[in-house]
Amino acid sequence: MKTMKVGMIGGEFMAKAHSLAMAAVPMFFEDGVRLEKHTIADIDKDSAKGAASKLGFSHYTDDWKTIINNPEIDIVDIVTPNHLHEEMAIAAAEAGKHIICEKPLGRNAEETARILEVVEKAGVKHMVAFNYRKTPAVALAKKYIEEGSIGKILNFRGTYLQDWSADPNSPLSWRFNKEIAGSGTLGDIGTHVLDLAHYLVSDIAEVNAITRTWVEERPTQDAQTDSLGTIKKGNINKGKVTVDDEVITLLKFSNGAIGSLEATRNAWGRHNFLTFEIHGEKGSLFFNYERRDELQVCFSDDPDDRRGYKTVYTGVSHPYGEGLWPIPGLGIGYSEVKIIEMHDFLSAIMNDKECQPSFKEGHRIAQVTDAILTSAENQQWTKTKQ
Ligand code: NAI
Ligand code: 4PW
Repeated sequence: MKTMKVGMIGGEFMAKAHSLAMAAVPMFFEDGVRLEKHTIADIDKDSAKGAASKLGFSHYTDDWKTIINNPEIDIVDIVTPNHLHEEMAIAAAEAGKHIICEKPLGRNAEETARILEVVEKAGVKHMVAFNYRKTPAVALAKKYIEEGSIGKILNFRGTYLQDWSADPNSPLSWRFNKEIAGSGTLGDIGTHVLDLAHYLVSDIAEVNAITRTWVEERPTQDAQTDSLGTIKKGNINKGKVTVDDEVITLLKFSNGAIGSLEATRNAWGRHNFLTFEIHGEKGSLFFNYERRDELQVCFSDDPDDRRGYKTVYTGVSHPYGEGLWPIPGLGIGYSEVKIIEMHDFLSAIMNDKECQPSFKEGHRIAQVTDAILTSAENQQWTKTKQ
């Protein structure tokens, strides 16, 4: 059993998800690794101390470079806002540490290109946390597609709809600040759909997009962290929103398929409505993360009087099933998806394999994201740069 020491940078929402995954992964999967949650860094000493106690780290610091400069630390886990990913990932790679970095990898493709160059030169393992592809039902869709079960893919229709910021009184957190986030809905949740499109269909060659900012200013938020719009203090001060609230784009895939992507955080009634529907020459697949145990499948060779979508509940005979709960329909949660992600990251390190998705995919998604923003600006089809 190999012990690996972890340094985590950031101490709130994703810090909790990643810390839980690190603690739980050996209960579900055998990767031959014992993780030691060594040091957590946050914005100040009090925050770091609180995070260390809550999330189970033995040391804490208000200077993330303490982690980078500690030769004992093997893995750096970056769970800070987007504007910090580049500096932290490059420093971790140059210090020879394996890296898992939250999505999006950077604010734009210029940043992600610099990150990718350094990690590839450093020879460390690198994963970007587009976790939804780790959902067993999504991995099952990938398996069916690879087996040819739906034939040649013609169309992909992806959505990611939320309503945590549909209320104009939801605060102006960092996700609404272009300087910090890079973009709004597109970079925050649209990139998850782009990752699924790349994973399930193929590379995206061309886009034609529209973006809108529906709420132009919001009450300022005092805290450092992003309460995802849940804490409404009704501050009288308002600040300008500098990013997109909604994006809709047409997609032309490199393999000839076509499709669409819609993402917004202003869709009352939709909470984490991440869906895809894929139509092939021999059948269709439909997934809705809000019903994440289930994959809807329809195969054209079903008899005429029996043809239609049927529900496959993921369980032990499906991807990752060997490590999860023994009875289908017991319920895969966000925690299990992050545990699977951590398992794949550790397994890639232990077996000297490329992480999936790696920073290579993270960079490609940044290129497509940039193309979508350019297309919306110019209101025309735009090729994604290779
Ligand atoms: P958050 O605002 O909840 O937490 C950010 C943390 O970083 C806070 O503890 C903050 O104090 C800390 N921080 C800020 N500057 C720092 C510095 N210089 N040094 C050390 N710590 C610093 O943010 P959240 O929601 O956890 O997002 C973090 C990242 O995770 C973002 O890139 C976001 O896109 C991504 N994310 C991904 C999700 C997924 O499903 N894969 C879900 C939620 C967020
Ligand atoms: O990455 C996204 C986050 O920024 C997640 O998929 C959900 O939306 C949870 O928080 C935000």
